[in-house]
Amino acid sequence: MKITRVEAIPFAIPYRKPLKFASGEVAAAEHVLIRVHTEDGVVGAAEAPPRPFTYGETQAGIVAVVESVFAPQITGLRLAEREVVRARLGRTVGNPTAKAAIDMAIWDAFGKTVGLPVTDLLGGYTDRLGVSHMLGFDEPAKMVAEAERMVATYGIRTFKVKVGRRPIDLDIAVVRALREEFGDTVELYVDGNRGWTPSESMRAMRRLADLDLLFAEELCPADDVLGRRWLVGHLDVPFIADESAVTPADITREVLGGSATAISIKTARTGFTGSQRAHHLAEGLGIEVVMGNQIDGQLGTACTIAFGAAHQRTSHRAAELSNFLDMTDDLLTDPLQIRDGELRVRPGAGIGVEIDPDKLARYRQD
Ligand code: MUC
Ligand code: MG
Repeated sequence: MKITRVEAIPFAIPYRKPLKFASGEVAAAEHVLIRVHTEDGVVGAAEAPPRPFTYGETQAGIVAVVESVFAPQITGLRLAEREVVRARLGRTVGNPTAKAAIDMAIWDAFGKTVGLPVTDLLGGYTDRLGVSHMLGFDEPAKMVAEAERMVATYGIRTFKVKVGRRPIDLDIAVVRALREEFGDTVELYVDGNRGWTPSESMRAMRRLADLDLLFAEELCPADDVLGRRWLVGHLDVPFIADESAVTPADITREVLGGSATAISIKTARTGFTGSQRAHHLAEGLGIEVVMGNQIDGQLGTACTIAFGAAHQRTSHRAAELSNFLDMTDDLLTDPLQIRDGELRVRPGAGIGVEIDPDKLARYRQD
């Protein structure tokens, strides 16, 4: 069960079309594959997606911090010592996706070692999640056409619409066009990625008030402390803290300060161990949870499914699991399939997926 080696392999897979949102744009999955090897010959894997516009990490930075700082700190530990791993990695500030990928690769190796799926080790609540699809910035007609394709091809009926542009009319037109097209057959919510001020957010939400939105996410920055509290206090839908609430302390501050009333859990930035803490805290605070997407590939998406399906609170709402559909290829031997608007937990041990060595050889950058 002892960890003997930690690999950090940069790879790049292009997207068919870039995903655009208020804080940035992603045109290729330039991720880092983390592999944790044990003395028994077991290998656990997870992927770290660098998101410089959200967490400050870069692909080269993730490789460097894993190889030079994290790998030496955890080599020799047993897979079961995940809290020791967390404490050691915690000595370094930041680097959330690098730390999360190490944590999930360890859980994957642990599951494979004991012969059980990670989702069962975490809680085993259900075997599937509903899928919510994220619609990036475009003209209203193109965003409606993409939603139509998702409904027709994959049976997806929940959409998170990226907003936060100026003038706000651009985004209002999109959400209105979606509601007009689909009526009440779809669920809609909006994510501003901190693009608006509190007053712009309030004006936009007033103009969207008749469209029966589920949630509003991160419309303005958490650093607009009083403005955001004022906004959240006036909304009649839950306000999801996403990038502003990663750690338990962030979540506590945002929720008790009145600046958020729900959270997004992303395994890509809190792994399984940190996501458990966020989940339990959300239960204690009595707030809703949405399983979010860090623009993950299929390996990252399989991690979100494993965690989301493990608990009642994280499987209640459709989870954001479909960004991988825009990638031109992926690393798994057996690709994920969205059917009837759902993705199923992989039945195998660990996270339940295998990396295709030929695909890795083709896309690796080192
Ligand atoms: C999301 O929910 O915000 C875009 C930026 C980021 O950090 O995550 C994505 C999706
Ligand atoms: Mg978000």
